[in-house]
Amino acid sequence: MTRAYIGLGANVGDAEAALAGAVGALAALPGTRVVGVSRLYVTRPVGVADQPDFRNAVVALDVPPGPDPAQGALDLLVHLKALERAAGRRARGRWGPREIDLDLLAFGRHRLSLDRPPDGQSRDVAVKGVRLLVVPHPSARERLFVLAPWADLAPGLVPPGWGETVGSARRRQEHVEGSGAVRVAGDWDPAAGRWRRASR
Ligand code: A4P
Ligand code: MG
Repeated sequence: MTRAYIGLGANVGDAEAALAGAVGALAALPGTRVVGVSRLYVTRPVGVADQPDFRNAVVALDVPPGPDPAQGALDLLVHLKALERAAGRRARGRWGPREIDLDLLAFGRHRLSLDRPPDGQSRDVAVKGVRLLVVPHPSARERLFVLAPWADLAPGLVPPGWGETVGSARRRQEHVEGSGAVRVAGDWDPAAGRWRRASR
């Protein structure tokens, strides 16, 4: 099995329910086991500022390694995209509001950068020029909304190519964005399959 980390984000409709649904859907993928769910965070929008706050979390999964790392990671990406569609995600352009976003943050200790096949180029301007798959996710390291929940699960992990742990990247990024950029809103209740609200 290969340990994969998935970043979850949503800011349209009932974002908390969307994230909870995504955890359940990830658990139901063939041959896959959820081995950890971070706390739930309310986060300030990054990129396009004029949109509602996000809910973000990270899930640790053990997934089938595939015949080789590239194929194993691509198979997982295909599942993530199918889950986004099943959850009703509509195309609205990059960094904009979304019902659910599932990003592959890391796939074992592998570094991958895969181009789209020439006949698989998207005509969607939003993804034009975006590689088919890059792991570790290239912008994860500069985003507190990813690093904070990821550090809940794997503070000592050094993603390939980073030269630092997830926990130290999180502390660094907290200085950059300010501690108000993300706040804990709850934690995962595995028995109920939903988030428990953090008490204020
Ligand atoms: N792709 C390449 N590598 C990966 C990977 N490691 N994981 C390709 C997932 N996809 C990867 O993604 C566009 C294309 O990236 C895919 O077709 C895939 O082949 P997408 O999910 O369709 O589009 P996107 O989500 O708009 O792009 P991206 O780059 O994932 O956006 P971001 O960077 O995730 O930004 N603020 C807060 N507080 N919280 C958020 O969650 N999210 C965004 C979205 C902006 N601001 C946010 C948040
Ligand atoms: Mg995405």
